[in-house]
Amino acid sequence: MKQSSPESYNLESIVAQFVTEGEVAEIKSYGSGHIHDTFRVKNAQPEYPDYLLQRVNHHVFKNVPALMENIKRVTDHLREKLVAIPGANPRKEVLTLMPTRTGQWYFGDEAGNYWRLYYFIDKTQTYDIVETPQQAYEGGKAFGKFQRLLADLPVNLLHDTIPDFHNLASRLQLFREAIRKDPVGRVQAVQAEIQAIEQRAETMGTVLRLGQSGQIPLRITHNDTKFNNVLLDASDKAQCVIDLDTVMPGYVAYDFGDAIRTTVNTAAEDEKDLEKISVNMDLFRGFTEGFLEETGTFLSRFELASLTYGVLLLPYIMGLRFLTDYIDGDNYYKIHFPEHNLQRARAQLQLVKQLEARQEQMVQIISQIAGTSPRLATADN
Ligand code: ADP
Ligand code: GN1
Ligand code: MG
Repeated sequence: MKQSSPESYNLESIVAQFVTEGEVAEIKSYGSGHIHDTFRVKNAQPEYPDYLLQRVNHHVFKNVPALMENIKRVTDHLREKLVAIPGANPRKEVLTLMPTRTGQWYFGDEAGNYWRLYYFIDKTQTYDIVETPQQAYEGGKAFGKFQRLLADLPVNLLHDTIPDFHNLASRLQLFREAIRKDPVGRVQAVQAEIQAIEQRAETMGTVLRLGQSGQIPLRITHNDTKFNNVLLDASDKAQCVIDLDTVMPGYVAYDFGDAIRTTVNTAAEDEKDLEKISVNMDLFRGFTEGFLEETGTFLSRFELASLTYGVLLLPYIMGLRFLTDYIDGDNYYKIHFPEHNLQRARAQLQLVKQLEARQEQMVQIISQIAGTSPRLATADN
C-alpha cells in the first residue's frame, strides 16, 4: 500500500512541532530515495541551520516507534564515540535528531503519519554512480568505520525494523507466492527473469548458511549501504552515513555486498541498456581498501571469506525484490514509470552475471588487501 501524497500537508506546521532555531524560509522535496518523502527545510536566518524533514514510510516500516528508538540509540552511541576522537565533528559526522516540543523523537500526526527532523548536513553530496576510486575508498571508509564504531553496541538492543530483511529463504518464499497469485497478470511476460532467479536460488544461500551454522556472527549492520547513503563533503571526503532505518542485526557480507553493488556498477541501478552495465574493478579495489582499513582488524577469517558471496547475493536479492514488486503490482518501491521495477530487476540480474565472472578476481583482491587467504574450503558448505 502506498502513502498518500505529502503535498496535501502543511509542512510548515509539521516543522513547527519540533524544537528548531531560526525561521523557515522554504521547504522543498529533496533526494532520490525509494522509500520516504524527504524535504529540505531552508532557514531564513543564515546563522541558524537548515533541517531535513522526512515522512517515514509506515507501510514499509510497520513499527515506527521501535525504528526511531533504534535510530536514537545508534546515533547516541556514534556521537559518544566521535566526541572522544580528536578533530571529529559529531554534528556533521552523525545524524542528529531534533526533539518535538513534547520531548519525543518523532511527531505522529492525526492521519497516522510519522515525521522526523534532522540537522541538514550542509555542503555534501551523494553519488548514484561512483566516478573515482577515491570516492569509492571514502565510501568504504565510511561504512567500515560505521561498522567499527558500533561493534561494541550489544546486538540484542536493537529491534528488527523489517524482519528477515535480507533473509534469502523468506525473500524467495514471498517471490514464489507472488508468482502463484499473479495478482496483475504479469507473470507470463517475465519468465526469463524468473528463470534467472530460480537457477541461482541454491548457490546464493551461502551467506545464510554460514550464519545459520554459526560460522559468521550477527553484528549490528546498516543493511542499506547503497553508495548514496553516504554523504561526501565538497572534496569527496566521507562525512556521514545516513538512512539508518534498517540498522539492525545482520552479517557484514550484507553491508559489503550492497555497497559494492552500487559502487562498481558503471551504469545506474535501473539502467535500461544492459550493455552499459559492467564492473569497474578499480572501484572495487578502492572501496575494499577503505572498508578493510576500518574493519580488517576485527573481522574473522570466515567473515572475510563471506564478503564476495555477499557481493553476488545483494544484487541478486535486489533483482528478486524488484521483480517481486513488479509481479505484485508495484506496491513497495516508488516507481517513476510503469515498467520501472522490471527495468530495475533486469539491470540487477545483469549485474549479478557480470559479478559472477569476477568472483575469483575479487577474492584475490580481498586476500591481497587483508593479507589473508579468504578462500576457505568450508566457506561454501
Ligand atoms: P530514503 O530511505 O528514501 O533513501 P534517505 O534517508 O536516504 O531516504 O534520504 C534521502 C536523501 O536525502 C539522501 O539520499 C540524501 O541525499 C539526503 N539526506 C538525508 N539525510 C540528510 C541529512 N541529514 N543532511 C543532508 N542530506 C540528507
Ligand atoms: C531502498 O531507502 P533507499 O532508497 O536507500 C530499500 C533498499 C534497497 C534500495 C534499492 C527499506 O533503499 O533495501 O536496496 O531501495 N530500502 C528499503 O535501491 O527497502
Ligand atoms: Mg537512502
